[in-house]
Amino acid sequence: MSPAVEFDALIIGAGFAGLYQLHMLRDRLGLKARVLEAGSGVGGTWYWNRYPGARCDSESYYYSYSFSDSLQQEWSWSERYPEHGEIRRYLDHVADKFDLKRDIQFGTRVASAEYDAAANLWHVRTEGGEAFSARFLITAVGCLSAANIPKIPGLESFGGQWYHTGRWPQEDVDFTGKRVGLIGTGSTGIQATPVIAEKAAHLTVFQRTANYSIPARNGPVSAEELREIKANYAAIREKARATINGHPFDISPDSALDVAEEERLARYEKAWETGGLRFRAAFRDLLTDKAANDTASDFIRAKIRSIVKDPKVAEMLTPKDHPFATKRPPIDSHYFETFNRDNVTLVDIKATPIAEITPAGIRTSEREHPLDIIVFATGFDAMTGPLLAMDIRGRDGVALREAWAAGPRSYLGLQVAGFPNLFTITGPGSPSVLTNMPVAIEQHVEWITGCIDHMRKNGLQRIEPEAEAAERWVEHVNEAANATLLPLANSSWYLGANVPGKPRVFMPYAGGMANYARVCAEVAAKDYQGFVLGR
Ligand code: NA7
Repeated sequence: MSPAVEFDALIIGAGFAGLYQLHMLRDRLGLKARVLEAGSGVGGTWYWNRYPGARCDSESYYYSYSFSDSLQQEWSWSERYPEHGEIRRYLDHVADKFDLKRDIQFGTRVASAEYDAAANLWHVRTEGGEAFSARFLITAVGCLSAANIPKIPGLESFGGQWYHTGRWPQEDVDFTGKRVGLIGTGSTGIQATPVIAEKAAHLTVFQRTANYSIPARNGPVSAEELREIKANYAAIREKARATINGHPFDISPDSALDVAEEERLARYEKAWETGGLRFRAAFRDLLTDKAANDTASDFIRAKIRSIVKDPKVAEMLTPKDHPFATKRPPIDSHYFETFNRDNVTLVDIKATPIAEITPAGIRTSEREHPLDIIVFATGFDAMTGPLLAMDIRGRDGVALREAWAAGPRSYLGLQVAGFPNLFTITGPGSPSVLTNMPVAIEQHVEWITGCIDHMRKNGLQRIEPEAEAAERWVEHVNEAANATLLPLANSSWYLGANVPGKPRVFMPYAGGMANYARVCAEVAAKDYQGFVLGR
């Protein structure tokens, strides 16, 4: 084993979070910092998610960094919802513009990190056997990066190819003339289905839970729109930061129940035409009042029935198990229309469960479906998955896996008691996945940078949360979730319910991005209230 290379800060991951954190620590604070990244390029989520149809569901002009005006003025997005390749090109441009790559070590997956209390250092080891040490360890590993591949018997016997969407190969997969089976109808499956259906000889979609989806209404961004956006960026960013979920648009102040039915339907029609996540902004109480939500859920159900021609298929595609938007709501380009194609079949695997994968395909309780390619669009071990994939050990060798055996416990989603100088960007307990990510990421990175700056200016070497402060925050995260309808989707990944055996804890903070940022700022202003800082 080579001797450890020492840094002020080690950052794990070179996506939106890791790139900005490196820039801030190295270029603003002058620290010796290094990013360790498993992939061979920058991008994080967008490095791995290259499946057909992979797009962002926030709009391009605000799914981007706000910290550099010259960056936002020089970059021009081509589409309303950028495709994965365009987002990678953007992040690559950012990495080049700020000369970040010289401090990123690619092809390096972190295996373990152990806190050494005597030296007050984190010792990090990679899967390749390299060793690093640093005062601060910052995880920028994303919330949706540990692939959830269901343990279906017989997968190893499959004679064709199979892929998980979140670990898509770098080279294109050719579906031309192939019999393709796709499992999963979350955002990913809903994006991939129409694109695969256009190429495949036949596509069979295996659906466990029917989902709501809103048309994205994707299209090119015109030169005039771009000019307008660039001229107004300061106001757009300010608005994004002031809203509940980091999107710079207004949510109607009206309740869905306060308007007459005709008016309500007219507003939903308009929102459906506008498309995307703006649909949720039609009324203020869609996520807080079940009766209000029912009106939106019923509207979407009626749309599905009007689009899908075969009434049996339409019925299978009509969501019944959860209210609209209590699972992360997908947006799509011609998803429901795709089931009108002759080469697409829907299989309800709640009615006829998958029994096994055979050398020739997928066998349900009803019959075998012969396949050449299987696509798992089965989601992720969200939020905690990528953190617990590493063996992280804090004070006295306590493993994060043990500390979180009953579910994640974090203060502000940023730090864990017993793990000094470890910061978790967009960790469980932060609003992250309920927001437009770059807004959450910039806020986290800037808070962490401010905290480290404060420590250096005051000769402080250690920071960790008080256990009671973390407990109170976990309670508050639960209260915030319970004030919404989100916990009603009892099989969602917000709750960890999609991964067998995972503790059911509502992980993201549902109290709103602006509110969360205010709390973090107050904590810092009150001398990092709830944290213990030491020399
Ligand atoms: P999601 O939203 O977790 O969706 C995964 C889908 O896969 C969902 O339909 C699941 O059904 C299904 N699934 C999961 N496990 C299985 C098994 N074992 N058998 C059959 N079907 C299964 O992941 P996505 O990748 O679509 O989206 C993740 C986020 O990325 C998304 O929210 C956006 O933020 C971007 P279920 O509903 O659990 O019955």
